[in-house]
Amino acid sequence: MLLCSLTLTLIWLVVSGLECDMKEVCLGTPGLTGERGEKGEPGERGPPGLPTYLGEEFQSTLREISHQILQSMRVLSLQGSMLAVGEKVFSTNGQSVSFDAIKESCARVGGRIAAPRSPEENEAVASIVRKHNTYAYLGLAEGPTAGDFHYLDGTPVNYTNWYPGESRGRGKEKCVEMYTDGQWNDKNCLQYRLAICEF
Ligand code: MAN
Ligand code: CA
Repeated sequence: MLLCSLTLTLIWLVVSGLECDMKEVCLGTPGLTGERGEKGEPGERGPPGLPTYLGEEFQSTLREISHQILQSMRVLSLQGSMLAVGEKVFSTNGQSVSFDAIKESCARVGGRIAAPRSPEENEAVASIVRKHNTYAYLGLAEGPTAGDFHYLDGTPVNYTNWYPGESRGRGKEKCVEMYTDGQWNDKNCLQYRLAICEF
């Protein structure tokens, strides 16, 4: 009987030894993959990110757009199509039309009829007038009181450059034209004058 169980133990040791390649602990083949577990708790809040406008990609797009705008402005300036003074840009389509038509043309392209508000702006508009050798209407009009001129949004003028003795229309000349020397004259609004817009 003892001999029999010893023999069986020996056979078992030999067989398992062969299967496990004589490892100390013999493992069986892995079981099947279990079912998917429950979704875990959300992780901790990460560190705050940059606002989009500070991100590297956005900044580089901004630099590219600025560069292209500057290039276009330099080309237009070279061609004499635009004149930049401070924040303002003056431009003309080269056409001479009535005061109302100038206002319409400028508004159609998102601008206004030019109204110089400083000696620098006046000189810029005057240079366009000289180049075209044609008087221009300005974005000013006379109110109900003779000699009381205002910008077209109703605010009072803060800069004028009247030709000596002007304005002398005494309420009969409601518009303002610019001579080629840059000086101003009050004038009726039905003449054909150079359309100069500001943006
Ligand atoms: C014309 C008009 C007037 C202007 C006088 C100047 O009559 O252009 O607007 O004031 O000339 O002499
Ligand atoms: Ca006049």
